[in-house]
Amino acid sequence: MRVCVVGLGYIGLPTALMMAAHGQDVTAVDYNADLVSRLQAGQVTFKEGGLPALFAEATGRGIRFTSEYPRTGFYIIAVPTPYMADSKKVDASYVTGAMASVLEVCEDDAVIVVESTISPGTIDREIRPLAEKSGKHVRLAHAPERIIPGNMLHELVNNARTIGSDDRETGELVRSVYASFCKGEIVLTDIRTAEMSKVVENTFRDINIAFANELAKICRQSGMDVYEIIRIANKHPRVNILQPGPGVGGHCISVDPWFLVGDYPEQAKLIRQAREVNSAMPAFVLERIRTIMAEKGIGDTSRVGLYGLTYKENVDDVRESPTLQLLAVMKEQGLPAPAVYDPMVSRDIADRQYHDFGAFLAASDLVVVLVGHAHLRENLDKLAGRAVLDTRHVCGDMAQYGI
Ligand code: SAJ
Repeated sequence: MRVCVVGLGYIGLPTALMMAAHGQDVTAVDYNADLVSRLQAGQVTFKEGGLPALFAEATGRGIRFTSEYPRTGFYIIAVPTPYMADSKKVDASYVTGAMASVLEVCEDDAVIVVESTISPGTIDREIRPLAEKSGKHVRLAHAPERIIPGNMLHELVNNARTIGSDDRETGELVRSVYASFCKGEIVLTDIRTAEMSKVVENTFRDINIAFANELAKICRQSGMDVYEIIRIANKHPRVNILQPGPGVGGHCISVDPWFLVGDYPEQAKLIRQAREVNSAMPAFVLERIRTIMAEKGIGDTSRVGLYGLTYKENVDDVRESPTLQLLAVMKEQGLPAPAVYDPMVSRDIADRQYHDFGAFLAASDLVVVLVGHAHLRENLDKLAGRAVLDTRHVCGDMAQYGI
């Protein structure tokens, strides 16, 4: 059976490649013709460990990249689901758009799996009616992705997965397709439970990070070492506090909790509060920068250098990144643009972005570490003798200042 994967971004592309590499007949579809032609030309479209080798294997096994939806009996939709800025509700328009295109061509009784993260009830509210209106009989399923950028391929194979469907037979069929490459446990459930459990997983992480960030502020207030306190607390067998940092970015953890806040504003108080704590971290970092500038006699923020533009270490993804949030706060306050450098980002996205680490350091009287890339860990000696604000706790003795 031919599997069609729709949406060739951070999730769809590795999934399609993994399936093809494991012997499935895969057609990979994206409406972005430019992206498709880059893939057809053999270009891997984002940086992730192991992806080039997997790409080569999948193309060797005959994966096809196209903008045309093929007629088949099995589709996986992995398109983005942003949230609407004002209402904080999920914007399922990419999913419904992909669904409409699939419904035009699919075989009768086709299985359509949504992998994109959606808020609980979205399939019933927005996807199912489309299928019903089409007059075609299709079987819907939800198999939310769980892989973490930076370790995607390992997690794609080894993580447990959830598959929600209306009946057991569909669930088993979807399971058999995923089992071609997934070694983790595959749990079958209903669609709403699958939708909710995915959002809950990311919300749990957001709340835990918010707790760590709040602890960092409390410890800053009274001169305590938050990292040492978390390290000790985590020795307790039932305590596992995450790490404080300059904020939460990426397209998952900083987005998904809003789905619950948007749909359940009366109930989701803690979830909203955690989001607000995390969103306020870049402003807290700016306060730290101001304090240190005053201490060091640094005149204005043009002599400050921000290391790292991505939302976390060793990825090239800058979506919702704490650094971009910090730059926006600085701009809002009319502060001179700081120097910016990220070894993982070659395109120009910030005003005063350097592409040479040495030149960046020369332009910075205060280096603010916002991402703990491996590059930095390998070049810690270059920070010797400099004023460093380390928001990620990766510089050891090289940093005088933390958050
Ligand atoms: N962060 C901290 N402190 C921590 C851990 C993370 O400040 O202790 C920050 C990161 O620097 C980053 C943000 O949080 O800015 C999110 O990074 P992350 O590594 O925690 O997660 P993501 O967004 O890369 O991936 C998450 C994962 N979800 C969970 O771990 C519950 C992943 O498994 C999901 O597949 C992914 O969201 C998704 O697509 O939903």
